[in-house]
Amino acid sequence: MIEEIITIERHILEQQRTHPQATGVFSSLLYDIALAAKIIARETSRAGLVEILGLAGKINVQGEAQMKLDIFANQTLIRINSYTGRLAVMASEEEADILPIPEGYPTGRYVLLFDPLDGSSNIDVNASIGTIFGVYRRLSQDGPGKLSDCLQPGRDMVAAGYVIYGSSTMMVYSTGNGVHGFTLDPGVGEFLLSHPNIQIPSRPKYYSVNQGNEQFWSEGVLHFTRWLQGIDEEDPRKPLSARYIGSLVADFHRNLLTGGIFYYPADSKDPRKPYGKLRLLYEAAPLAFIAQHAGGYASDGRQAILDIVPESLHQRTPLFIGNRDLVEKAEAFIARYDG
Ligand code: AHM
Ligand code: MG
Repeated sequence: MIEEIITIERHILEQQRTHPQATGVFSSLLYDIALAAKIIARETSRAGLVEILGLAGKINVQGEAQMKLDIFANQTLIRINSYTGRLAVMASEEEADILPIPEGYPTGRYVLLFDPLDGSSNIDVNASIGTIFGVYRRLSQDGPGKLSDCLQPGRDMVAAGYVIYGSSTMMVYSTGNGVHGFTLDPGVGEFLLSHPNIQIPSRPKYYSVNQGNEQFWSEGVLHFTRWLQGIDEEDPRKPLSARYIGSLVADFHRNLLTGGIFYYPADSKDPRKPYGKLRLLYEAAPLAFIAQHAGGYASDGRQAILDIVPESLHQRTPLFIGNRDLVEKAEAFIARYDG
């Protein structure tokens, strides 16, 4: 039971005070993201009503409504963050190119990358979805931010987080000083500290992977999965339970709180996507930052996600994320069987 009520605003300000040289710009940026999250949460909670409204002829069929929520989330983040003077440039999973700050508005020191609404195929079935974000310092000196400002390795991130729109809405963030979770009180419209200093439990419970893709996996990934299931004869272990929602934020959040591993490995399903499905900049790197600061680890199977220097905005990467010992075991199986 937490005795005090700590709003996200107060928490961000208290974090700021630990950096005497801080100007407050970074704190305001985090607060802007929390505001966008509240607006997106309001709409996602009404998603089931869209069909009814659609029947009334106001909004189109369900499939289109789903698209609309993606676009709404994207536009909300862009609108809130374009005019504040805090950012040099943004990039979104929903946009092909970088998002410059509109002409006539000041640019700032930071770079914001986000996946506005991940796992949106889950909207139809009322399962959790999420927003993921990462913040970097700009590299270019001044003027409009550039593509190169967005292509930085995760190690250089200054903050990352996600919002999960589930049975309640939560925002989890880190500025490198612990991982902290806030639950939205919809009555007062405030995120309140509910999960201070999240650390991934050392005894994992779950493994999360789309096992329907098994026939397309490498030997290393197959062996690793058998090991997690406790059926590796050379190295038997207590089997983990399987849990898979198919919504990265929800799968990651559960495993962060309970211990476990999520993976989306490279597979041979679609030759155009040899590195799996997930995006380095908008999905893998921000969650890797959170995992790292909660005592966990994320890898592409061969190297730390945070060490990868991105080459393009929408680059995909295999992802293994969760308890460090499990992720390192995946790396060991891949090195042994996949060369
Ligand atoms: P999206 O960015 O198109 O929403 O796709 C990403 C989602 C993740 O949330 C999730 O981990 C993954 O796709 C699930 O993929 P699959 O259905 O192949 O298991
Ligand atoms: Mg996504």
